Amino acid sequence: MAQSAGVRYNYFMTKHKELAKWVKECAELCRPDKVVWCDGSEEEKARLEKEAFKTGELIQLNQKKLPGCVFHRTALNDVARTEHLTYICTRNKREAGPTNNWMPPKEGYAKAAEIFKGSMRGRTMYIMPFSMGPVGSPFSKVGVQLTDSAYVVLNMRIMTRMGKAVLDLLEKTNGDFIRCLHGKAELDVNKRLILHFPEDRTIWSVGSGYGGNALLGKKCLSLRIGSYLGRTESWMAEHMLIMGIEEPSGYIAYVAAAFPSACGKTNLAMLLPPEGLKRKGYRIWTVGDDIAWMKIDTDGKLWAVNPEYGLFGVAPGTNSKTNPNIMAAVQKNTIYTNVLLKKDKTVWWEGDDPPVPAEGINWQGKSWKPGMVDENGEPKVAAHPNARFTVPIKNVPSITNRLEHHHGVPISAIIFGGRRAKLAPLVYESFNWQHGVFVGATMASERTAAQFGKQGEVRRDPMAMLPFCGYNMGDYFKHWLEMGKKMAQPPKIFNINWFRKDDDGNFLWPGFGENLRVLEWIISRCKGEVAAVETPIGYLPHENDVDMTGLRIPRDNMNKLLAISKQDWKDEAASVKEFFDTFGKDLPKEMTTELKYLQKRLSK
Ligand code: GTP
Ligand code: SPV
Ligand code: MN
Repeated sequence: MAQSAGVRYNYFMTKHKELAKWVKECAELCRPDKVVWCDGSEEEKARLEKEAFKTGELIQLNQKKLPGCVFHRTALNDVARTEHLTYICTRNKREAGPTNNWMPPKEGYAKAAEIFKGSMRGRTMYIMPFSMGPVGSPFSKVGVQLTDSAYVVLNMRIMTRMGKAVLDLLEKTNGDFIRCLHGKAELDVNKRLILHFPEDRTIWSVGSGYGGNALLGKKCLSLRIGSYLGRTESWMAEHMLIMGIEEPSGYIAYVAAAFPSACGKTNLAMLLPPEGLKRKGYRIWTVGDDIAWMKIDTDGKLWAVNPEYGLFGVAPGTNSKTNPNIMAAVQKNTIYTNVLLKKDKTVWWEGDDPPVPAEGINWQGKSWKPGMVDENGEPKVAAHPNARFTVPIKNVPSITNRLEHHHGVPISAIIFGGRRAKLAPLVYESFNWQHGVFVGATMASERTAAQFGKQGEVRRDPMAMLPFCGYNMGDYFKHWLEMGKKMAQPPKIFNINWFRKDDDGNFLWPGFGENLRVLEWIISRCKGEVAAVETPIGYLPHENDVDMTGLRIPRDNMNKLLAISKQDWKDEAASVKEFFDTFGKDLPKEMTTELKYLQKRLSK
């Protein structure tokens, strides 16, 4: 009841009046038994884990083999982001644009309040002040997330800078904060809503406990609210990895790359040079694997910061060959979600290092053995295809020493890419910034397990931001064009495709560490050191300009990887036209112009 609430709820643990008021409102809506202010300490972590071990929310892993590691299984219907339940709630529908789900704010608050109401009875509400970006940096944003999930707290303390230092800062500056209310409620997909109110700097997420649905600092704040703020404050919030490629001279070229979910950002951001390129002495520095906040500095260049503090990475397909850096990182202080639990309390997933375990408990909590099939005769998986690990970024051996730098790193190249079995060549460079924006705006990729929906279906995913742009995507393209005009030295824009297949369905390109060969060409182009072939879609490498030393792939593969079929591209242009039409008047005219140019070049 409300009358006892004042005593038990400790709203006034903070001197920040706005914060206290908001916590009180939320607690009165959700009615938790207890309110706990998180300080981000090690003791707090130990206490939460202990409680979660008791309730079964977490399982402690083998502390000899995986010190500090824990295991979690989600509800069966709560395994990936649910884009169809994700909304942008602006007063005006036009503001959300044709690619977002929209709801009027009033309706959004009312619908979600219905689900939140009393949903924390018998539970604890945790209060987490967190900073995206270094605490106190002028370019960082502060959020406060309320949640009834200890698992979410433990994830947020890895993924963000969370705890006392942020609350102190808020109080000292009487600062603004983004209000993030999260609750598991019944974890029922029919009572699930992920709502963004950019005009109120508010996020309400209810009914899911997983990933981008629940760790509100990530996609909800850093991308959806972030992109909205970026437009008005003249910066960019992007779904991009950031990495540095250091040459033996000591020069480090930084690139930012936007690929859709589960298309290789984490892997590229920490690649290990392949055998054949080792003689060249490159070193890779990881700055971020998922999100980039970028602004123009006084030198007229674009500088990027990773606002996150951890990685929430895809487990399946990850092993010591594909990504030795992450395999080293996840040996300690890691949360594993929806992977296979082995008898010795270690973990495994499809595509993990051998041996394949003889048995285990799969992500659904059922006993599993290799070769098992389900009712349809399909192999039963050990780990869910979107199973993940949450790991502190500082665990990654290739971590940059510039993570805490307020200015971030200067970006030489922006790289777009996706999964396309056909059409897109291994790499090409755009003619200029405006054409580059067109290349990004027309990106498409096959859907992966990172989001609920039909896998493999090719969909347009502009700048890999389709699910993450917090406002009208037509205005977003405009923002990109305007940012380009403001830069004295804009990055060059490229497009890659590691996923092109031959007629038998095999990947033509080996990927992973070998991708450095393509990055090397990209950097040489940025430095003006190598020529290129002009084609209707952009500049492609001369075949001999990609260093293939030590790489054995069928002779013909490179031809296939760089092939451009005029007819296929004409079809593509027609499909782009259809996509552009959905924007109506909101599409910047430069995009239509670029499409016409492309069609003209193709018809020559
Ligand atoms: P999100 O965290 O969802 O944003 O994904 P991401 O873009 O960081 O993707 P990630 O690097 O985790 O890779 C997703 C899947 O693609 C994994 O199963 C990888 O093994 C696989 N993958 C990554 N890079 C390559 C590559 O170069 N070639 C091929 N064939 N597969 C790759
Ligand atoms: C993505 O889907 O792009 C992710 C994972 O990075 S999640 O945090 O669930 O959004
Ligand atoms: Mn992502």
